[in-house]
Amino acid sequence: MRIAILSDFHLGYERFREDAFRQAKEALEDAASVSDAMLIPGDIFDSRNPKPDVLAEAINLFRELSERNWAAKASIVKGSEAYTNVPIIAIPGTHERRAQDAEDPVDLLHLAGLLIDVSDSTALIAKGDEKVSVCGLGGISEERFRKIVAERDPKPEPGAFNILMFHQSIYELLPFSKDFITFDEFPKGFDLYVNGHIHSRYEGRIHGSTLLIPGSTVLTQLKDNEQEAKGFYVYDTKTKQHSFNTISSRKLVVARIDIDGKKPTEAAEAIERSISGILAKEASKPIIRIVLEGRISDGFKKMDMQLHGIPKKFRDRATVEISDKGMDGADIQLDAARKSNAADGVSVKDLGMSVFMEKLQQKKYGLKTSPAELFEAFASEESKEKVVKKAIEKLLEDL
Ligand SMILES: [Mn+2]
Repeated sequence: MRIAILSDFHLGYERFREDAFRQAKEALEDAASVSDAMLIPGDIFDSRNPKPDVLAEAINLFRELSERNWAAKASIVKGSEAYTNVPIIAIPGTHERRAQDAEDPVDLLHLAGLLIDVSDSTALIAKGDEKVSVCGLGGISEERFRKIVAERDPKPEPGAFNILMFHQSIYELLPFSKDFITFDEFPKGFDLYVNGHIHSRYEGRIHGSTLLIPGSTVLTQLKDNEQEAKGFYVYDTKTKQHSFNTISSRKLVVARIDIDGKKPTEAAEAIERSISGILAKEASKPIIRIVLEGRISDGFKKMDMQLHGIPKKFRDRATVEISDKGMDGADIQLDAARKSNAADGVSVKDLGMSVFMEKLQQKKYGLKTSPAELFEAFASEESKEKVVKKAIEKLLEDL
């Protein structure tokens, strides 16, 4: 069976809204035409509360896919009920995550019969006498992941090719928190491991089997490692080979400019020259990220640089972003912002959770309600009054 693996569409992502939709559509359509089944390991949406027009985009995309003639048929063998047999199997990611038992937007697509959400279930895809089992672990915060894995104890299905699908940070790839699971700790016995969350693609091994992370279909963080082409994997369960198919995503070019000792006007000229140089080589409208390094000439301040005019000047030909965070003597940055910069792929929520837990630890917090549960209660999108009431109730349970 040919399995397409595509992830992190971030539909509704404000900065590149059109790119997110167009590139997800291209990836899904291309993938559907070359595969028997599709796996989506999270972050279909950019938000746990997508606006109706974003939901409509997603519904249109998945309805068109459902109407295709799929030779393989899917069902759920363990866990919840499926409302379609179309072999499009997904889990929610970090961006869609809500409190346990609350419906997230991927659940809505599942309930509408447009895909099968395997957050806490196992789907079986059958084509002729070939069987592929997909066990999902979805919408789980990093801090709870080990516990949930231990509780659910995922096991391969006999007689099938077994895939484990999740949406997590992995310590070897993002060594920023001890909460992140390591390769060794993943459940054993699966033939293929599929992860989302990390926005640049990665191929590796877990317990001797292939691990595939397709990366996002849209640019998000504009980091150096996002300059590669976007796309999706196709894995053949018979040959155990995979290939990466690229989509026509918008190109990112990152340019570093040394402005050391330059006057603001000279720095601006250097930036514009660099942008013009990039545009001379690019056919379509690229995203250009200019990273300024060094210290401007004595007697000038960062604000003298007047950088906001430059993106405007080029806006018909490129999306230009200028970062001055690497400049010496730059304004004070928030510690958290710096941390999140380093921890590529770590969501603000996970970052918030780790700060919260650190603080509780310093205060020698020792109640039974886990800090993570408390954080989830506070992070809920219900009214403030309800949130505080719930958090207090949780704390009182311990006393
Ligand atoms: Mn993502």
